[in-house]
Amino acid sequence: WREELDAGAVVLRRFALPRQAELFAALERITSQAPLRHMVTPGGFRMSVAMSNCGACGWLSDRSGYRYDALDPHSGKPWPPMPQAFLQLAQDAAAAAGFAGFAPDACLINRYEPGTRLSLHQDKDECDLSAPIVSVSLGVPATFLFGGGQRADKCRRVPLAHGDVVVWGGLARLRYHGVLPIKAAQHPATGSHRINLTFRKAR
Ligand code: MD3
Ligand code: FE
Repeated sequence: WREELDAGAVVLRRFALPRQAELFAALERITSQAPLRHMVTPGGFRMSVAMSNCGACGWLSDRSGYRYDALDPHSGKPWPPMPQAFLQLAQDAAAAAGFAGFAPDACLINRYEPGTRLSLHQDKDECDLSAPIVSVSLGVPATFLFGGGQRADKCRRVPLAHGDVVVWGGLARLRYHGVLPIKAAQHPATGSHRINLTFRKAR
């Protein structure tokens, strides 16, 4: 159940499954306060993935760029706090992958509809790039693309299913990555959607 994809990149198959009831209850509370929404890229395009956040700061995109902010621009209020169940899962997964002491202060929530994809990108808006990112996949499956240090590098395809948790640290932290278009499917927990939680140390 523990696969090493690369130096610092560890897949923990089904790691989140025993905690899914708490995760979905917490997710419901978060998105009732900070609804999932389609952000706009700096170039003016509507993102096809719907996003929200919890924690001390949240990731944002708008016409002025990408950044982390303590306030949700939709409400003008702080993002909902990170639920204990989220924090515990992220810390336990990081520890299982060799990153003891991970202290995420941001959790980005991504919701994919059928046909939606996430194009190749790097995550480098965080201050401390030595901290890993922990990602939790829920609902309909996806094919994750795991590339190299440059956009043109060949990508590995990694299938990710409901409950899979991946820890991306060390050399893997700055690799290009993305998600292929989500195939139409149904999952009892999320209907036609895929939901991904990414835990980060942003500040
Ligand atoms: C590999 N999300 O939100 S999670 C993102 O499935 C993002 O929603 C994808 O990429 C999703 O930025 C992928 C897996 C992931 C997250 C961060 C990484 C993989 C990563 C950072 C470096 C390398
Ligand atoms: Fe990313």
